[in-house]
Amino acid sequence: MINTDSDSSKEWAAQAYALLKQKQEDKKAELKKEEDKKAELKKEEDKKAELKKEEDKEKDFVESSNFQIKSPFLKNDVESELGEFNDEFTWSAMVLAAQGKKINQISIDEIDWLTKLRRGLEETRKGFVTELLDKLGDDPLTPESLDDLETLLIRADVGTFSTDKVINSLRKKLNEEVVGGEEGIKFLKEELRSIINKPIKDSGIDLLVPQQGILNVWLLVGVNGVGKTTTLGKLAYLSSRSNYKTLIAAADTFRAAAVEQLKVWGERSNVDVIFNKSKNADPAAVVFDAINSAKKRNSDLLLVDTAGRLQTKNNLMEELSKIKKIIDKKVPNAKVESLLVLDASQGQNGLNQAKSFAKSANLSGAILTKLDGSSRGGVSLAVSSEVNLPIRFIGAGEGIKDLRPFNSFEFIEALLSDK
Ligand SMILES: Nc1nc2c(ncn2[C@@H]2O[C@H](COP(=O)(O)OP(=O)(O)OP(=O)(O)O)[C@@H](O)[C@H]2O)c(=O)[nH]1
Ligand SMILES: [Mg+2]
Repeated sequence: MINTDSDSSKEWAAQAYALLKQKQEDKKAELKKEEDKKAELKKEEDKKAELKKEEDKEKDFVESSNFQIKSPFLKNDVESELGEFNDEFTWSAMVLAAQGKKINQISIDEIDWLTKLRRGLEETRKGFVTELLDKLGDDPLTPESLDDLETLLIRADVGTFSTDKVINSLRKKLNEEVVGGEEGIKFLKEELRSIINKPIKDSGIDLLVPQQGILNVWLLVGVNGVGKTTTLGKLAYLSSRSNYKTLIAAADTFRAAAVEQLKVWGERSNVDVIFNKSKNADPAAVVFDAINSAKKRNSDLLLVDTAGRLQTKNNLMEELSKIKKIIDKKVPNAKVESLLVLDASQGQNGLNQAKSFAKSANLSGAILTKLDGSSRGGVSLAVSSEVNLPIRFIGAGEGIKDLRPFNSFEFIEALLSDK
């Protein structure tokens, strides 16, 4: 259990806060210096650019193929502002400490993310944990409290399979010994974590990152509106910020605005977008072009946005398999990930989507979005246990930083946090 009440926890968090504050001030001073320098350089570059523009006008610039590479737009990447030193900060710092992070290893972004995750899961928690904690209190667990827990888990969209598993293990434990309220919660956390970790362990990859030395292709698939394009934008940011050479393929050619939407994300994350100018272009052809580009540039990661809606669901699956065939043919040694994007607020509906995609789309992982403000965050457990998909990333907001690699410890702590 994370105990944010103890004096040593608070002291630890206070030290972490002071250190982050100092770091932020140093960074601001450094940035100011850099900005002054940049302003000088920019003046000179503007002059040069004016001259170059004149020259370019005279050239007849013809593209050699039907795709175009958007030139990158450099953006100053400033870390978030440090917020208040309050209970949220303390809780987030303690979750990091519980995973063995040292005070000088934590960042404001991590604290911000945990705060956001906990707030995001508040709705799920309200209908589940608050009631659970009220019911359990400090008294030992009883068979009746297990019945209550069963109802709460089902209501939080955890799914029948996971619920049965948790209840059965708790019942077994109860038959053997007296289980106090706090211990019950600790045991529950462990059980939930093991359910969510199982597909991750089975996959043999704890943390999904691009493999070195080969091209990694990550396809983002899922029904319309779940957040594929937004998630891809956030992933592009995360990846380029982590110094992976990243490229985006705009393979949703069905929705007219999709390319424009991606170009904005590409600019924000300083990643180029490969797209096809013609209307209703073949998505597999866009991927073909993008792979050529990725090879030429020696890219580490190609992120592929796909359509969420076509005339029929069969078309969608056919299109995905066509895209995969092209990848297999052109880069047989590529590491391909087919990541199903799921809107957590859709609860059981999302779970059904996952099941039907899993049957025909050969998925390798899931990304849960819109965990902010959803009361159905429990669906993550159902995705893990009923579709056996490792959750790779989670999104909790529309901002560029609102996506992080999935961490079961943080997720379960945020889900069952009692404050
Ligand atoms: N609150 C919240 N909104 C999100 C999140 N992720 C995406 N959205 C919003 O969900 C809406 C749909 O997102 P898109 O990324 O366009 O979804 P899509 O799956 O690409 O949609 P199609 O291309 O039409 O299939 C947008 O308004 C996003 O801003 C999230 O984590 N939290
Ligand atoms: Mg989209």
